Amino acid sequence: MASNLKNLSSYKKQDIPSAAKMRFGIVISEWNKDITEALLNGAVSALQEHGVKEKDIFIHHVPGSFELPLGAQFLIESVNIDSVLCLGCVIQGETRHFEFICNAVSEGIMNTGLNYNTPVIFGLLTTNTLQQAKDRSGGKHGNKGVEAAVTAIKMVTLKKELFKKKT
Ligand code: DLZ
Repeated sequence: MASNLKNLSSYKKQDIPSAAKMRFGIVISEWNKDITEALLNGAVSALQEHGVKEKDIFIHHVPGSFELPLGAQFLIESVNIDSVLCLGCVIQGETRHFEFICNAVSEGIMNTGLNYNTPVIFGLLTTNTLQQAKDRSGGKHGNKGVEAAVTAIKMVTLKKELFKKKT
């Protein structure tokens, strides 16, 4: 697969617009904490690198990835933010739990974004092994938290551009 060959987080920094006036929520799952904290570090660093102020980043933990969509919804309803990043890590086990959680979370995240007209970003690692998760949370395949941050900035920029034109 292509991901065997590349760092999935490489992007041209100069192509990303300034996010200096944007405000972000981050919901992060406590399951697989070492991995999700590494995703959080990647996301926060990337947001700050593109101009987001520390006071404009609102970080909240939820027990597991299944709770990410509702956590995102709580944040949108209670804090004035432009976008929410959902960060989690689900590792394949011996039962079908993995499928149920991954399907529910991806659908929940998409629905929350559509329902609130707000970019809700899928920063969820869904891997077969712990090593694959390590490789994608600051390892040889980059950091999905960074990807989530860049995606959020791009989507907020798109929304601001389009809605500015609406008179
Ligand atoms: C129960 C569970 C399992 C087995 N595995 C994971 C996982 O790999 N990653 C994760 O984020 N959460 C896991 N959970 C917890 C569920 O997401 C959820 O918190 C519980 O089922 C309670 O709703």
